[in-house]
Amino acid sequence: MGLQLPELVASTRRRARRLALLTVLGLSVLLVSGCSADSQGQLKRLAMPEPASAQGDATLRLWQGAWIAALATGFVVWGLIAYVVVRFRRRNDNEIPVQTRYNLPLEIFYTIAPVIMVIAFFAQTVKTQNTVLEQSPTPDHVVKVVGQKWSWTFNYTGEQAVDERNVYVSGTSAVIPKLVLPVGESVRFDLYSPDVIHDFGVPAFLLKMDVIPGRVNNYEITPTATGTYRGACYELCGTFHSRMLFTVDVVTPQEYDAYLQGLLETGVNDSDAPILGGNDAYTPAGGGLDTIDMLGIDEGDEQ
Ligand SMILES: [Cu+2]
Repeated sequence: MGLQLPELVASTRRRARRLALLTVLGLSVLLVSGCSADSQGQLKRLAMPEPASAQGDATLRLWQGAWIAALATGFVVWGLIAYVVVRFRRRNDNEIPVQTRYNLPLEIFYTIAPVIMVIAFFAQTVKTQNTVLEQSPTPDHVVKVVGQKWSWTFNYTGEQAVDERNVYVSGTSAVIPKLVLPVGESVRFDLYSPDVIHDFGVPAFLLKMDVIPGRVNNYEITPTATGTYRGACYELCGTFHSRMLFTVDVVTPQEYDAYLQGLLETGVNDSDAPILGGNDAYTPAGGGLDTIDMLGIDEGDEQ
């Protein structure tokens, strides 16, 4: 004696539903148990790096807030879709449901609601931007950063009491330069480019800015944790954009002073004035090894 067809369909459906529920439960348990403290932190920050600058917290809050607002909206929309799908699904009677052409209050609602959302997002963004771009009138340090094809030059201008020398480090496409910063002290980056538009940023600081020829942009950060971080160019600037990497060492103020003193003592890392790059787009700002020669390419191949 077998089951009748409708009963069979119903029991199969029940079984499939139970299986789906178990799968979701199992996957959730697996997902949560597989999380280390580190990845749980990442989950909480919604994949943002842990802020290593005083300015980063505001950016992180904006990011998290935007996700919460977007998810809340998503749940309402997904809930409504699920409700409509179930409530108005096709029944056995093959009857076509009531056809409603438009509903004025609803249409007014879904015109106004997104406008309100955009205004809220915009206001929060402007507020955050004003916070992270705030500058002290006299930052503890000023680093003049040059984005050149295809690396970076860091001028620690006016830092050295000895003869008021400018000390600097200049990278090339083959040598990744290092930027050293003291923890807990404010530093303003003045951004220069002799050639094309680059973008100077360190993910852990949660801040970046365009480096535009003929215009000196600047922003200020205060590193909050010692450590080594990665930095890069964030504007697709040309052929060797991908080589515009740098590392950032955040150290104690004493180590910072010792580092600058060490640079001065090398005898090749100092100059009368900050090195800001020549008019020739191919001249590395530091005047060190010629990038193009080193890579063995023709200037004609450029861009
Ligand atoms: Cu670049």
